[in-house]
Amino acid sequence: DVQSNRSGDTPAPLGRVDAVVVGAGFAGLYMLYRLRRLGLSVRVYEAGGGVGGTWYWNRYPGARCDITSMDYSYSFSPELQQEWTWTERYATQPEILRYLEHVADRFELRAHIQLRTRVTAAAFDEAADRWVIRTDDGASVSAGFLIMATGCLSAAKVPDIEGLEAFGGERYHTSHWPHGGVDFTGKRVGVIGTGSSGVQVIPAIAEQAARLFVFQRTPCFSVPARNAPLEAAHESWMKANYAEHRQRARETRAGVIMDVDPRSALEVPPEERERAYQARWEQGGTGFLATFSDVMRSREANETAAEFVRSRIRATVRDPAVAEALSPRGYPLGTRRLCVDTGYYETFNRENVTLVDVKASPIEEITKTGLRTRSAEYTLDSLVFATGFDAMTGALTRIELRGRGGEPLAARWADGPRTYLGVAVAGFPNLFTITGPGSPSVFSNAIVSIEQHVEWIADCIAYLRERGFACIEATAEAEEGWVAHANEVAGGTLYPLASSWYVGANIPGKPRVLMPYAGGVGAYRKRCEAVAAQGYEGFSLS
Ligand code: FAD
Ligand code: N01
Repeated sequence: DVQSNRSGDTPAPLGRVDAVVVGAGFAGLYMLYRLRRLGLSVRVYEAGGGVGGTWYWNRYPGARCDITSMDYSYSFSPELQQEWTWTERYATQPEILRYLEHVADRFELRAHIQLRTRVTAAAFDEAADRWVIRTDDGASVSAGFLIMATGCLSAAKVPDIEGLEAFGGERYHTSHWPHGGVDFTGKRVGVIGTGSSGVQVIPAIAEQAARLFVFQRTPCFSVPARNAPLEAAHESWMKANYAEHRQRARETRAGVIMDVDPRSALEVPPEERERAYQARWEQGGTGFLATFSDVMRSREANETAAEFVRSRIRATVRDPAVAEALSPRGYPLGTRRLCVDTGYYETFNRENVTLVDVKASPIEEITKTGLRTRSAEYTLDSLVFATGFDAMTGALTRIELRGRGGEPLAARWADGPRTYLGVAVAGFPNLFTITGPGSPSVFSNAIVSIEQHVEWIADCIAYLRERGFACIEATAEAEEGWVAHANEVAGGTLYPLASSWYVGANIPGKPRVLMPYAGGVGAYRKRCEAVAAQGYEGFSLS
C-alpha cells in the first residue's frame, strides 16, 4: 500500500494507512502493537537497519541500562514478563536488543515496519484532515494519525570542533557504534565527553587501548552500579508479584520504586548522614538520590550528598590532583543526569589513562594526527565522541513537520518546545509525540512513561473512531496553560541550576527551557486520565 519511488522519475501514487508511527524502539513497537489491536492499518518507519531504537544504535562497549532490568522492560503483557529471563541486575545493550527483537517477533510486528527508511517531512492536509508523510526513499503516504516515537535521545550530536574533518584516524560516536565492534588493542584513543555514555565506555576502552586520554569539560557525579547476575530468588519474587510491583511503580515520581528516607538530610547528625549515604553507595544505583527526601529539593541538603560523592572520589583516585579534577562543583548532584558506573573512578588509577581537563585548557582543534588543546597536543589513532544528543526536540525538529497553515514545528518551537501534556501540539492536529517535551519522559523509567503515553494515545484514537471524529487538536489555551504549569513546577526544582541537556544547554543556540516535566509520573498520569475522562479536555474534536 505504500510505494517507493527511489528513482524519483514519476511520483508514486499516494498510499493510505490509518496511522504512521515514526521509530521502532520501545515506544514505536508498543504503539504499533496497540494500534493493530484496534484494527488500524499501520506503517512504522525506522531509520535504523533493525528494531530496538536506543538499543539498536548504542552498541559501545559497556552500554547497559541503569534502571534494573526487571523494571526496565514492558509490563503490558503478563505472559511476556513471565517468559523473559534477564541475566543481570542491569542488562547489557545486546541483551536489551535481543529482548526487543523477541517482542517484534512474538507479537508479529515486523510485517508493518519499514526499516532503513527515514521520515524527512510531514505536512497536515487541512482539506482531508490527514497527514502526508515523506520518506527518504522518495515515497509518500497519507495517514489519519501521525505518531512520533522518535526518541528523546536519538539525535546524536557531534560538536562543531574546528578541524573535525581533517582527522586522519578513526572516529566514532557512542550512539553510532559499528556493529562489528571496534578493536582498540595497541591504539592511542581519545574520548571526548564524561556523561552517562562516557562513564560507561571509558572503563571498557581503558582495558583494551594502549593509551587512553579522557577529555573532560564538566565532571559528572557517578555512583557505582554494583551490577551482578540476577538472583534467582529476586527473579521469582518479582515474577510472583509483578502486577502489583508495576502498579506501584506507575504511581511513583520516577516510575521506579525507591525507598525514600522521609527525613531531611539536614536534620540528622553528620555521622548518621554519612552512614546513610555510605549504605546507599554500597547498594549501588540511582537509589542514592533517595537517601533523604530533600536531596533533590534543597540546595543545602543536596550539597551534603554531593560532598559525600566527592569524598568517595578522593578515596578512590590515588592522585589527589586527578581526584580534584574529577570532582564536580558548581551544580547540584542529580541536576545533570546522575551517572551509574562500573569502575569509572578506579579507571583513573590505571597507568595507561590520562585525564585531560578541557575546561581549564579548552580543545582548540582536531588535527590530522590527533587533538590540540590550548596547552598541549595529543597524538591519537582513534577519537570517540561520547558527546550526547540534541535531546527531546532534535529528532522532531530534524523532520520538516508542518501543521495548520504550513507552519513548521521548528519555527513554532524557536523559543523552546510548547506542548499540551507533552503529547500534542496546538496547530498540529492528529499528531502525537510519545514522551515528548512537557511530559516526564527522561525524568523517569522511560518504559513506564512510554507505556502510559502509548496507552493514552491508543485509547484516544479508539474514542475518536467510536464517535466518528476525524480530528483532534490541542487548543492554544490548553497548551498555554500546560506550558505555564510545567514552567512553574520547573521553577520549584534544582534543575534550572545546571547547564544540562535537560535545559538544552549542550546545543549552541538552543533556548534554555527545562524540557521534561518535573511534576512526577504518578501525578502526571492522573492528570492525563482526568483529561481523557472529561472527553479530552483541552482538545477540540471534530
Ligand atoms: P528510541 O529508542 O530512541 O527510538 C527512536 C527510534 O526512532 C530510533 O530507532 C530512531 O532511529 C528512529 N527515528 C528517529 N527519527 C526518525 C525519522 N525521522 N525517521 C525514521 N526513524 C526515526 N532510559 C531509562 O529509563 N533507563 C535506562 O537505563 C536508560 N539507558 C539508556 C542508555 C543509553 C545508552 C541511552 C542513549 C539512553 C538510555 N535511556 C534509558 C533512554 C532511552 O532512550 C529510553 O529508555 C528508550 O529506549 C527510548 O525508547 P523510544 O522508543 O522512545 O526511543
Ligand atoms: O551525553 P551527555 P551522553 N568539548 O550530554 C561533553 C542517557 N544515557 O550520551 O557538559 C568537550 O550527558 C559534555 O561536556 P559538557 C542518559 O539519559 C543513559 O553521555 O558539555 N566536551 C558531556 O560531558 C544520559 O544523560 C545511560 O561540558 C564536550 C558529554 O560530552 C543521556 O543518555 C548511558 C563537548 C555529553 O554528555 C545522554 O548521555 C548513556 C565539547 N565540544 C546514555 N561537547 C545509562 O547508563 C560535549 N561534550 C542509563
